[in-house]
Amino acid sequence: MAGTLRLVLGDQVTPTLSALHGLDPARDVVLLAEVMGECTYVPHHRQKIALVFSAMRHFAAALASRGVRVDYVSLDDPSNTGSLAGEVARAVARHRPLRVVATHPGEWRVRCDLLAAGVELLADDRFLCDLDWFRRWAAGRKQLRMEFFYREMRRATGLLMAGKAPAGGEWNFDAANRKRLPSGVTPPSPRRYPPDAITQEVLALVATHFPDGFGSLDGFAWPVTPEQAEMALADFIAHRLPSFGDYQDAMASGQPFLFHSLLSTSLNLGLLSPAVCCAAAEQAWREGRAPLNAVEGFIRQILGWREYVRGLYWLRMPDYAATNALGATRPLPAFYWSGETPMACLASAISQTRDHAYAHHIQRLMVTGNFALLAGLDPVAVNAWYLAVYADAFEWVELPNTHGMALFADGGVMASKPYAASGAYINRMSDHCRDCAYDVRESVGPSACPFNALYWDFIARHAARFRDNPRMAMPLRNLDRMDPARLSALRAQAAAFLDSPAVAAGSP
Ligand code: FAD
Ligand code: DLZ
Ligand code: SF4
Repeated sequence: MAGTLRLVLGDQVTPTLSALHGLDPARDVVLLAEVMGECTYVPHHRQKIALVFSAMRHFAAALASRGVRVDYVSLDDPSNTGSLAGEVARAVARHRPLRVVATHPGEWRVRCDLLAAGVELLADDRFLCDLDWFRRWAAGRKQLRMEFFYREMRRATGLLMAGKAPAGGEWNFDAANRKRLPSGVTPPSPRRYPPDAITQEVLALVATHFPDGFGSLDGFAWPVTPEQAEMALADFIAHRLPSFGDYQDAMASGQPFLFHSLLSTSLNLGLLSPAVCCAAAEQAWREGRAPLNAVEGFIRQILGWREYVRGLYWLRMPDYAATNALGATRPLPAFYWSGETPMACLASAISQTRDHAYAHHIQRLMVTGNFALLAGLDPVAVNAWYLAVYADAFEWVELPNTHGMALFADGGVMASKPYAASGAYINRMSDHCRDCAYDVRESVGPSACPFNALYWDFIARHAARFRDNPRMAMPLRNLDRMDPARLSALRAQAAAFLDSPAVAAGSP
């Protein structure tokens, strides 16, 4: 008979995890289970499955080397039930523990499954903001806004503070962070981690079980241990952080990573702590190795956005996922899976997603997200897509970003206005339009950029809803001034495009 059975989930590979607090190596057992149900609830990118399994196997090996009793169930174990609850039940029968504990999972669905299986859930303390603190902060506020939350977090942690004031006199340097990548600038390649023996075994397992799964397994190079994640952080701080701010919103053909950190997988799996990332960036600024606009921009993503979306997810679930404020119902076009579209910006974002299980924020928000918003794609299908295709996607972080920020499906809980943009925005921030089959300067006609007509169709379709939103005043003023014949032509163009084979529905 064991003391405590301690379940560790695939995104909980953290040595200091709450589920491991007070572990007694003589009596306790740690359970990790690779299960088919978690691989198939959305059609995950194959690199994501491999990443989770490899990190789990490395973690299990590290625990075992410290003398911990680890019960590891692999995907091809013939007795594997295929579900986390099933594996908990089997492990209970094997070890007859006094109690079963786990750290609170990052998805509502898994939380329900584990509670139903009798697992005691412990708070996840791997974040900078405690969920009770977030609830208290949110209570009584008419509107929740990340910027105010972020300022509180800066004060609470002391990060980038000069006494009671923000370092540099401003809380937010976003206005300085909107540069296009100048031609001839090649960002330094991020350090990557070729598969070791454990990862190679996992890649073979995934290739066997998911031969037709979405995404390429070639070029898998994600950090899978805390040591590799720390090296990835050091590499980012030394080589890309200094330009992170300037080119944070830029997009460039053939440059999937630009000056981004690629740290989201390590953070979300728990290989790296958000506090360590923020401290390393602040230190780089204090030692003159990176400018303030870059460091503040990076810290805001982690201390601000990342903590804010988590707070919002747990505050609003489960109702949050069921909202559809803009009444969007169109099925997901096949090109979201194949990448086959003459729209160069979308083709680029989706093909690199297939290759790397990665796209940076502006591609997710202003290319695939913007198209989904303007075209009125069904939020359930879009959320499932984002949850499937990115290696860093876990619902607590994916859902508010997609449902709230990109799709405005929550009616403005997450964002103060929809992030809707025409082709002009994509042209300003990228070089994609140069090589596109469509002409970004045209809005009507066979070669017109589809984003232009879709944008005006979206504004006109939802004009009544947006009238009382001051942040939408400008596009609505432009709509009101538009020649009615021009608006009709734009709306007819949008309708014809949405009915064309170019946006026919499809699955992976
Ligand atoms: P960097 O640009 O280097 O940013 C540094 C870190 O800040 C990231 O590693 C990440 O941990 C954090 N961060 C940045 N922006 C956000 C944000 N909006 N919300 C939360 N954390 C943020 N991020 C995920 O981790 N998982 C997701 O499933 C996810 N889905 C998204 C879906 C949509 C529609 C959008 C618009 C954004 C989504 N994001 C998601 C946020 C962001 O796009 C990714 O965190 C980022 O692209 C990861 O790449 P990076 O590590 O190079 O980030
Ligand atoms: C994403 C994922 C995958 C692909 N596989 C597993 C698995 O086999 N076992 C596991 O414990 N977790 C897996 N995960 C992560 C879960 O789907 C889910 O996102 C987390 O448990 C939420 O905390
Ligand atoms: Fe995208 Fe339009 Fe530019 Fe083509 S022209 S790359 S569709 S924004």
